[in-house]
Amino acid sequence: MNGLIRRSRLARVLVSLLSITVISVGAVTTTATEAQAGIVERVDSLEGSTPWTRWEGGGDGDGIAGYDINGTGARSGVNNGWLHVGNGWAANRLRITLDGGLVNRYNCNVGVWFNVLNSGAAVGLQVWNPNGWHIIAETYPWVAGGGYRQVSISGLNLQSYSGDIYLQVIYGNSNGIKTWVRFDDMAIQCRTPN
Ligand SMILES: [Ca+2]
Repeated sequence: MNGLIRRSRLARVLVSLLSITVISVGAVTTTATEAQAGIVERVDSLEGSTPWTRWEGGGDGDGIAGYDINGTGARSGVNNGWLHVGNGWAANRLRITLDGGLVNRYNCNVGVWFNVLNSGAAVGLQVWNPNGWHIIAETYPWVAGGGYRQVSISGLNLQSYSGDIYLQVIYGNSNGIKTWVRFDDMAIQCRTPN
């Protein structure tokens, strides 16, 4: 039952990202699956007992990154990540291997879900190339509080990249009021040519 609920929620993530109605969703950790609609995807929902073996959190000032394990605040399953900042920033990044799965990557979408535990906050989603550490793509929308809301980057051409990239959530704050931002369900999908 839980698996079905999770699948249904995940399917809605993908539908909203890609505007398609038929898609097959596989494992929720970083495994590559090929869906019926010509999409190759990788999703990490921070599940399992040690998501920090896949995610790399950090921060500056008073900003810290952490995880809720077996909790009730997740969007999917029982785990989510969080960023907690009053003055400074915190971030958490997920390494994605492009080779071997995301072969055709001229048209990719990246998305994550944020839950701002305040009236709202500007939160960031970034795609990094670790070769020289430069940003491939980024967005910093204002996300209203009061539940999980999706942030995404679409139409991303990653053909000129190989090896690994990183998908990163980041939150910076300077008002001194320590604010929690939960996140869950980081995903990348790339369309295949046919
Ligand atoms: Ca989760």
